[in-house]
Amino acid sequence: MTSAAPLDLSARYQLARHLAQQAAQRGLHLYRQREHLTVESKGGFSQDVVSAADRELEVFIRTELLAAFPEDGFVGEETGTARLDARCVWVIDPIDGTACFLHGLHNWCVSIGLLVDGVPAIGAVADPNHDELFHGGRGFGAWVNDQPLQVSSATDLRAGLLGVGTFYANGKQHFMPFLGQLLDAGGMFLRNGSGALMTAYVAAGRLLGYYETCLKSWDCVAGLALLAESGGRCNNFLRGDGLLNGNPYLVACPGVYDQVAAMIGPSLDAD
Ligand code: 2AM
Ligand code: CA
Repeated sequence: MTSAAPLDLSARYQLARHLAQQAAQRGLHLYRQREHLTVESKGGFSQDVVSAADRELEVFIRTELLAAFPEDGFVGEETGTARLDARCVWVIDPIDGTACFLHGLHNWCVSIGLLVDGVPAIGAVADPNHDELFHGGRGFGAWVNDQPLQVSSATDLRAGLLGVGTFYANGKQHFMPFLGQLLDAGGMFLRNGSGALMTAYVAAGRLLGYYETCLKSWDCVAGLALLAESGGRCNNFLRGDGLLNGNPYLVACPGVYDQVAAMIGPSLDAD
């Protein structure tokens, strides 16, 4: 259902930052006692896991968001969807980088994004292990804590690192040829296990770009809102059923985007 009332994006932006930080602190508490968490494997893969922490944090975030904005829609990794026909749809991952979280690696975060009329408009990505809150949105700029974000000005892949990621056999078909071309071009890759953080690092100019053979929307909508405000480019990730089922994903600084897209080939934006 849609409403003719003006949208209060400032209030939503403020709440997104606040909840991301609150959830991240709760997550940090759970992370420090992770050996006591109940863990389940999704789909039989030992690295694709969900814990009681993921579920607890998503219920917390969902409850708070929909209490403040009951007319808004919601997409979450763990609790599913609500009101997808709303103008404002929250897209959240309570813990992005769950495998890292459970193995004691510090590369995980809370990711809260907002789509307005189907376009990433607000993002808050909270990384409590490094005391970093990446946040921003349409008309608000993009920031890490109180520092502005700007993508890299590099025009050559040899100038820095490219984030990458893939998922088991399905991804291999596109991933291995891509890696070969990247290395041939003198580039180098990094995989930290969190799509939200790697997208934020592109927005911050720490990575030149980030390619994932198939990402889910809750891993990247918040980051895409930051990227748009920091001068980055992205592929048409939300095409088709990307919001619910994911798509190939590329974000990069303008100086290397076309070169990386050419290495990936037509699968990047294929239907
Ligand atoms: P997660 O930790 O929330 O599951 C890193 O390459 C990214 O892969 C992370 O954002 C991670 O999100 C995601 N990921 C894990 N399992 C996945 C799957 N089955 N399909 C797509 N992405 C996945
Ligand atoms: Ca997750």
